Amino acid sequence: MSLYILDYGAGNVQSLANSLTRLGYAFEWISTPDDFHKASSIVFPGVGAFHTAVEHLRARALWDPLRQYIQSGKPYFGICVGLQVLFQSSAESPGSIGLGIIPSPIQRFDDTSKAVPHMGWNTAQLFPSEPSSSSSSITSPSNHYYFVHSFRAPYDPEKYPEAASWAHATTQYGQEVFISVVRRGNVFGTQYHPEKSGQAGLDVLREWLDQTDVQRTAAPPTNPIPRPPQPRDGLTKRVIACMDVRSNDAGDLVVTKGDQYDVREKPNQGCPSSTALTQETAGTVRNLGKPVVLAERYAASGADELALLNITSFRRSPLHDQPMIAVVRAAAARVFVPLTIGGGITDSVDPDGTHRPALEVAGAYFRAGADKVSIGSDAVRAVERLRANSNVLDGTSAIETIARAYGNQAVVVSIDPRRAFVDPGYTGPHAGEIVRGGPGDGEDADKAWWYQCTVSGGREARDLSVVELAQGAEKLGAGELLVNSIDRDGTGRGFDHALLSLVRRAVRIPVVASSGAGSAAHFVDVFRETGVEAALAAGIFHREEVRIEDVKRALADAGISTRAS
Ligand code: 1PR
Repeated sequence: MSLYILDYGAGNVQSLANSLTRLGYAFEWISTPDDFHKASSIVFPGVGAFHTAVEHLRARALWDPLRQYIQSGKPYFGICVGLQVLFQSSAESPGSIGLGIIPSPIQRFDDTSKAVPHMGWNTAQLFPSEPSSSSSSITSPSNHYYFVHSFRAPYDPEKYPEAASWAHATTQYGQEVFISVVRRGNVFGTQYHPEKSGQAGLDVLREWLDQTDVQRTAAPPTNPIPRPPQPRDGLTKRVIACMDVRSNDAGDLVVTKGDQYDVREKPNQGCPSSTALTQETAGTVRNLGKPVVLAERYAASGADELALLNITSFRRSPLHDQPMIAVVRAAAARVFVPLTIGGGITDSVDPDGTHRPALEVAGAYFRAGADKVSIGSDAVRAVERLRANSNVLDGTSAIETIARAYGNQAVVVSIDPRRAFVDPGYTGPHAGEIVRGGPGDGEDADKAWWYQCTVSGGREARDLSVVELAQGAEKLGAGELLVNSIDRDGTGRGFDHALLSLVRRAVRIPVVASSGAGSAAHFVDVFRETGVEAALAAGIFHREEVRIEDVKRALADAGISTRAS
């Protein structure tokens, strides 16, 4: 088999390449129209925006050869946008026309009662196969797969009967049922990302690749039957392990962890690492392990996603100052769950005068294997500019440029808020967002505060509230918010529910809770109390006080939907 990957130059195709390498398959990249003639099987891992995919393929003269290849009857496997381009059109970009092989439009999810993008691990329900079919099912109804998209192919046998006959499996998000796997003739496609779906996803890729040519080119149509939505969808709550990475005093990149963002060992406190604290270690950067080793450990123990945040203050752009790209590349080759990379994603100028747009830094991370980039300080400045500009977008911020090229789902905004205490009679500009302490707030129980945003790892406070930042970031095009809390970071006192509920109510994109987890029960509490889509911890996992398996078990025992690994 001569297996080719179609890469149109945007998005994380490296993860698919890593998966195929892990499975032992050799492959080539399609770079010219001629390559389509050499290919006997093609995988197209489209990521990001529909129009970007279509425009890039057209600009490289690959669009018509792709259509001809599929019409020739040779095996094709499209992933995410690689599935969506098979349809007629997409509401994401009304001007862009799809291949039209499957006659229905791609539509946006309704976000009135759920967060959009649909981001996380969900199930796929298969259709019964024809008794005469020689094809086995590719995708298992008992597994979870990783989805990340705002647009979907409707499953509607009444309105789009022909398109419904292409459905191999459907998935439910909220009360919407959509086509999550297509399969007919030589065409196979998944809305989910098998290359990011852990072992379940690797099994899907292997199953398709191991099929005989007859099995991969002669799948019969489905008999479309009605699939009314069930009371509950299958999307699970995500558990994320976060690694704060920075160079230690010896210049090595290590995983560190602060208490309220201070990552240096204190002379009179217990040392969380195995080394006893001495006068020599006091004041040094805490070293809790190597990023790639920990990433592998967390993926193996069931983390639904991983985040690597480079918390170094960069002298130059991250492309030069740190070997972070190498860390991302090594992690992506070993773990097959989504990776978010953050730190230093902003426009910068190197000392030699070289201008480094944030888009260039993000692009380097995506090519190394990142699935999402996380923007902190630059998002605060962008929202301040947006507000000064009467909420009119100018298209220049890092959030906008990266979302345009790679899709909103690829842009996370990381928020570093701190409680700003006010007098009981406060009537200032943030009066509408005042939170009053309660019995669970310890020494803050009798106080009142608003949540103030900071930049540079909490070192500089800005006159911007967390609600203003969250809503501004959503307007600029962020696909997810990572909500830290400087007050709770490293304390083990539990997540800040008041903060998270405030943000969850303010936006329609997914929200990740961060900072303060001290036990598995804290994850149960935050999902029950705040409605966030995901929760993240660092210290308890690094110090092995709580394992990810313990968190998953506690969630399952509490009846909270979670991915078994
Ligand atoms: O501003 O775009 O360069 O991004 C910098 C990124 O680095 C931001 O996402 C910011 O949150 C993060 N960061 C900067 N300085 C620190 C620090 O600790 N000195 N870490 C820092 C933020 C918070 C979380 C932590 C959770 C969970 N750390 O990453 O993992 O609080 O911890 P816990 O479970 O132990 O409580 P830019």
